[in-house]
Amino acid sequence: MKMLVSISCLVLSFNLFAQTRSITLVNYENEGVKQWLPGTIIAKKGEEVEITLINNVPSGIHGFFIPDFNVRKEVKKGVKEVVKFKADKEGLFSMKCHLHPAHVGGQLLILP
Ligand SMILES: [Cu+2]
Repeated sequence: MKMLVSISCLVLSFNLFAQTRSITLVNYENEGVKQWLPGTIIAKKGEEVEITLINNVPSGIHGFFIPDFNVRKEVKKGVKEVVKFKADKEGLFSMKCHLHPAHVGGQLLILP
């Protein structure tokens, strides 16, 4: 029983020290070309990632989609949204607007 409590405390402590990486992306539009900026974001494997999305472009609602992390959010003009996910795998992943595929895509780099 004592060992079970010790293991539980260890797991709890590990979770308490998980790092959160907070990033803000702003939707940018110029002559019809739209992109979330910065276009490349970087995190480390194991971090909790919290992305604040700000969309103030004239064309209205846009999407933010990271298929590999099941992140999908529609962001209305003037309404700040926040998405969160755990960076539980490393590599280079695409980010895009799932509403308007003609967007310039961004990339998410998860380091070891
Ligand atoms: Cu869009």
